[in-house]
Amino acid sequence: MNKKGMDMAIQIFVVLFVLLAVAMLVLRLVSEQTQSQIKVINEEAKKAEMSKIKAECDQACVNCDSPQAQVGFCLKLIQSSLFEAKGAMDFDGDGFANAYVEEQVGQYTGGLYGLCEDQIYCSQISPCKCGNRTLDMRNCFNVICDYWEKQGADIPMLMQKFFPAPTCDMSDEELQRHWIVNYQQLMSCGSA
Ligand SMILES: [Ca+2]
Repeated sequence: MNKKGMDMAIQIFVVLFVLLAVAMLVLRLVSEQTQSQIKVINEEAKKAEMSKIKAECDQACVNCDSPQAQVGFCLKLIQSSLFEAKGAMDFDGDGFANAYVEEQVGQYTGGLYGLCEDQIYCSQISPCKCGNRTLDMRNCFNVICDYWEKQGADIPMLMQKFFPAPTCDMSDEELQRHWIVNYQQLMSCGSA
């Protein structure tokens, strides 16, 4: 190939390279925009779903006069129409309800604590304002203990049945912030 031919080949190569770079940039921009749109839609859907879940939880709080009704509220798991299993909700938006989450829950509840996506109670998402007390998860354990003690129930057995150990993957540090460890003392109803 003579020098002129070589120059031409290099020029063509440079032009092709620039075209390729531009095409890649355009593709990347388009893909980023699509992804952020999907995220916005998911967030909107999640907010709507959370409102529905909260409304259902609040419904369970309406007639909370009797201890029995209060215990009923305290044992109630959330029910999302996105998941068949009771208690399940996908907070981090990966399509599965199996993660340990803190911040993602906090933005909906205002509070920050750790829970597993597959086991969420109404008392954690929408505490029940009942007379002069608020039935959040912490207060719920007091109510439950009182009620089961008066019934002479097998408390450890019932605790295990209604508040089974979480199944999501947690680091040791995260486990310390999960209610199963945080409220261990309360869950023993003063027997430990
Ligand atoms: Ca998830």
